[in-house]
Amino acid sequence: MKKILLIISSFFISVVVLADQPKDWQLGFQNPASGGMRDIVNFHDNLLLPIIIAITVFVLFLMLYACVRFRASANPNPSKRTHNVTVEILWTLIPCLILIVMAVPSFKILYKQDTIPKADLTIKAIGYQWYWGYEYPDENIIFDSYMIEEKDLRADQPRLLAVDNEVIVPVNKVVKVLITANDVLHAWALPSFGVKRDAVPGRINETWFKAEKEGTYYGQCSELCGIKHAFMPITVRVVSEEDYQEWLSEARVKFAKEEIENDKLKIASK
Ligand SMILES: [Cu+2]
Repeated sequence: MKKILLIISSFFISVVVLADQPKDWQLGFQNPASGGMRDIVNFHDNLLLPIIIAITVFVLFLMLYACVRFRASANPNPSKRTHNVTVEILWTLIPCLILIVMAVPSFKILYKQDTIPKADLTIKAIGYQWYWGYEYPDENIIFDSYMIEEKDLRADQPRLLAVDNEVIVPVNKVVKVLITANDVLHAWALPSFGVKRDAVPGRINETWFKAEKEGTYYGQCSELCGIKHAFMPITVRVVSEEDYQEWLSEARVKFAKEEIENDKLKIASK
């Protein structure tokens, strides 16, 4: 009973409570933190849900009506009719029209996601068994991002989602994400940004997001990739431009991909 109450209450207060990570007894999506995700949530909440509810209620009504109206005691001589052209045309045409109504805005969202605007920064996510590696190709930065074990978690870190090295990006900037993998298929997914792309060995997929508010956002590998598939989370921290620049200057030293020594490039030991 308590659980049912929780589900019902979470439905009403979800908008307030939901932040940037999944919540216990959550229904629906995480709060959108990018324009792309807002489009997806609007599409789902304002178009798909009403259509699905209307169809479900209509079919339920038809079934109940048939059960009551045509029960054996009320209808001892059932009709032998097998065809009705009008009804057959209607039940083909109406679902087609409903699909078209859903397809048009859905394609709009897909095309918007597919067109990458001019990027302010580029990051590269590389899936490994079983952790994510990141590169900032324009900044000479490379690091690995491992899940923090339960015993090492700080009080403010969520279990199975927090990582040691977070991806840091500035707020309100177009971030282009190049996604690939080193061993098997993985998928880089961040629900608050409406981003999910397969990470395929030997091939680079692209996507983008523009985070609209500062905060920490969590995602997970979303392609079954092996025994520790559930333990390679994604953490993106969105910060102000100044904080980002500050992080960059530290990260360029801490996570330097190549050491610059006397104008000669030397591969840094990772
Ligand atoms: Cu994976």
